[in-house]
Amino acid sequence: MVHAIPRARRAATVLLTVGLMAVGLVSVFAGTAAAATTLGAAAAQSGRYFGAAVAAGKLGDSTYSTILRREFNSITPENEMKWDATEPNRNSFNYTNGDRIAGQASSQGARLRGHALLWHQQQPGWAQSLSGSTLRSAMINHVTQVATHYRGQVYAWDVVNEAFADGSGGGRRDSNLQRTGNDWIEAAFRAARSADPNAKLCYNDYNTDGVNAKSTGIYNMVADFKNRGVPIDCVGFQSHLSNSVPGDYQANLARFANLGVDVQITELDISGSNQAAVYGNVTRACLAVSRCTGITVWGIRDSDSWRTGENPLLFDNSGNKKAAYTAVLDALNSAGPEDPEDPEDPGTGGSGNVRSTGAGRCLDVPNASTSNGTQLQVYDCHTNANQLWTYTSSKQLTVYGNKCLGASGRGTTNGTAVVIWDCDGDSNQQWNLNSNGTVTNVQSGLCLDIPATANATRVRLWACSGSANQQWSGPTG
Ligand code: 9MR
Repeated sequence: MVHAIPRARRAATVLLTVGLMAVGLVSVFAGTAAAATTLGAAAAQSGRYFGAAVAAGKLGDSTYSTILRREFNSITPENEMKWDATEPNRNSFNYTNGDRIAGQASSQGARLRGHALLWHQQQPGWAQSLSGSTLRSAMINHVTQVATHYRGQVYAWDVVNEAFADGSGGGRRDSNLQRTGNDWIEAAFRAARSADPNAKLCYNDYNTDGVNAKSTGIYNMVADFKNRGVPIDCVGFQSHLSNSVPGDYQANLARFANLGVDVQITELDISGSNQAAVYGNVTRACLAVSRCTGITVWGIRDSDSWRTGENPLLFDNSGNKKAAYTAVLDALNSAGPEDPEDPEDPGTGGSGNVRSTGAGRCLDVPNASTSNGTQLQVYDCHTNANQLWTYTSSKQLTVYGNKCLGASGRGTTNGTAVVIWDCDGDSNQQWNLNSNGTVTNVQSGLCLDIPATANATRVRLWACSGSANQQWSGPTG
């Protein structure tokens, strides 16, 4: 996000540009939004998520589930999708508890972070006793089966967890998985991509929060994967911290992001008397990196934490908000609206446009023809398909910032047919941006259906099938 023009002036310039461009449209900016009052809503202002690790066995605890539903818009199963849980006997799968977590995420409209397909810990006994090519094929089968089962439900998978060694060498951890051959990680990522092409595929590890030998070893692996076309989309930084955060935390996130992957804080918990301040610092570091797409805390109440007695979470044992909670919420709220001109910037979702809710996601039309009537596919900027979009008051589709479809100079002139993929990925919907400023379904002529119409309500876009057809304002230019 390097720009020569200060943010305030850029915003003013954009407002003016939009004002000139969108004569007759409802005002694009709704003004400064009130501060959000939950972690998820506050993170969503910048297109990010705020998640928690969740245990299926606690969903029946009403204090726990009330906080979960109220505060979090991403869920990671703490243990339920690990190898020992999902494949207790070879090629015999048990998804009961994993499905409970997935169902909870779906029911509250939260993202699901899958965790973890391959890890040297929490393997079933049968896998621990295998080696060589037998283990390799069992590993890959596990990845394929589990990723296939959750296909379409998972936003991001921790495909491989904790495969690097601590210490100064920056090399791989010795494990039964590693002993099947150094290419086991890329084999796992390729299998996961084949099984669920729309999930973001992450490498996840701990003690990687600053620039150190271990994080640099992982950095080199990610760079190598990107160079050779091995599928990898994100790197998770667990961030189990004790009273401080490395001074180069943000710089470390940024160097990975600059490799062309998303970064996520995946298992955050912080002990010590400095807890609230450190939580604030970590949150601000993520917000400062445009490809830091979200933060997950590793549990809800202190009593839910794996770090018994350290009280490292945002809610006390009774479910009360701690000072650390306020520090995080304030940091998220202070981020303010993003830079509307920055294609890496996801948008606030509150400014009168339809935007992707994923951080760093903007609509892009790569290599598109610009002639009127040409059919285009609209992906996000990372060439991913299924996205959630936020609907707000003035009913526009934006490419990014305030560049409406058809007025952006990105190959989307008025009358150009575009394809907008639905959130479930089950059908590629073609939409036509009409010269009168509406968007209609190419195949059926139906317009977009917006089932929830409150400003900033998060919705999915799909073809209208009944009377609830919603017309969208398009660009005038
Ligand atoms: O929080 C998890 C705890 O309930 C399990 O007993 C433990 C088993 O090793 O795993 C914990 O979660 C770990 C996560 O899966 C990977 N990173 C470290 C986490 C804390 O140990």
